[in-house]
Amino acid sequence: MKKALITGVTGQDGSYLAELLLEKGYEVHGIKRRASLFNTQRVDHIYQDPHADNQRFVLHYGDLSDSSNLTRILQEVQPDEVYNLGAQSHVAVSFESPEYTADVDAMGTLRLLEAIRLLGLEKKTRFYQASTSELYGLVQETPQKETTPFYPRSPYAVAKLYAYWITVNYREAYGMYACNGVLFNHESPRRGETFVTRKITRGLANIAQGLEHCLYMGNLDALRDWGHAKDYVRMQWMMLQQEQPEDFVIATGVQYSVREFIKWSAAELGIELRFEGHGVDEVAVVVATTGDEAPAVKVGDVIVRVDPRYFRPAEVETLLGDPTKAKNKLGWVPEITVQDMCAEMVREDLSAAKRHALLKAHGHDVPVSVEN
Ligand code: NDP
Ligand code: GDR
Repeated sequence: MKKALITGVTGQDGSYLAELLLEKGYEVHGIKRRASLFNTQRVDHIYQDPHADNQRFVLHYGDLSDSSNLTRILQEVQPDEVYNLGAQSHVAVSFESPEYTADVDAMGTLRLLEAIRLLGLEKKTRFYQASTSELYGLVQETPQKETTPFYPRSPYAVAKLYAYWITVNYREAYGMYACNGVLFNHESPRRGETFVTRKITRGLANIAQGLEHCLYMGNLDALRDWGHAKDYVRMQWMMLQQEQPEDFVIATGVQYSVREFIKWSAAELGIELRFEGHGVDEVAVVVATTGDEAPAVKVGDVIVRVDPRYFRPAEVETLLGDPTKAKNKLGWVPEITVQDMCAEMVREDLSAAKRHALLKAHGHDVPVSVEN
């Protein structure tokens, strides 16, 4: 039975990857940070009682900032595959906490690689690094592919640039099977609530049910190449099953704006929007409603506004990936379209909003968290 170790197992990708590897018969170990709350919602459905026989999903307390802890876990698990998905992954937050982001995202990667090497696991353990389209930042070529020069535009992206190159370096210096997946944005109903797609689907679902009144957004013109996390974790696994380690761009090859994503999400709720005004004065007005999913919304309501606090000190305006290498070499093609993914995210957020509204109607006023 193969053993995998996933950092960031409690995150969006970690949870889907753990599911996939369990389905494939792996013993899956995940590193979870100690927090004052459980913080395991995304993996609770695959939790296995440590007292039961044949446990195949095991959580270890740990942190990418702690090399002795990483070394101990690696020594104990002796994994065939390590997936380094753990990170301070929010670009805007990285401007607020640049040093922490560098420690976890850059140095954390080095700590893991070095622990593998020091334990003499460099010929046994294959290593996947969660690299990112943010490396392209101020794009030098469109679409972006494996050979496109990098130009990172945030502390997050700069930290990930180090992680990218240290992964390449350990491959070249020590012959490790180590590779980078340069993944473009990928989303799902499990996406963190403060990333743009989930902020939109959750915010609009709450507005539809009368739990919030307005969604405050940053740069509506930003263009992204969005895919589904389920498709992308499949590719993470595929990358570690090749004869030779190589780096791959993973993307859909299609881009849309934040504004378009808002329109689709609203349409899923039976709300037709018109955008009016420009820059910080741009708003979205309801011009029609159909169906019964948005009882709290009326024609003429302004339900989206721009708030400059969500602008970034340096923005990545446009990203568009070219996944040709992944298609040709690995036979990978994304199966879920961005529109289907948007519909799935709205459905799930709507059903949560309905549960919330029902509780509210019965006098149980549970506050809705709107920190973005
Ligand atoms: P999430 O933010 O959903 O998950 C990040 C995970 O990292 C969480 O489990 C988090 O733990 C964990 N983590 C954070 N800090 C530490 C730390 N100090 N030590 C150990 N673990 C830590 O990210 P995604 O699942 O979306 O992304 C997975 C990886 O892929 C990340 O590295 C991200 O940067 C990268 N990436 C993501 C893309 C995307 O579009 N989703 C695209 C390209 C790259 P906790 O739950 O406790 O917060
Ligand atoms: P990104 O994702 O920065 O690309 O990083 P995010 O969803 O945060 O932003 C995408 C674009 O939308 C614009 N935007 C807003 N973003 C947020 N979060 N909130 C807003 O209100 C808002 N309004 C407009 C942003 O300015 C940006 O242009 C994600 C993360 O998962 C990284 O870890 C990963 O590496 C990259 O994707 C690929």
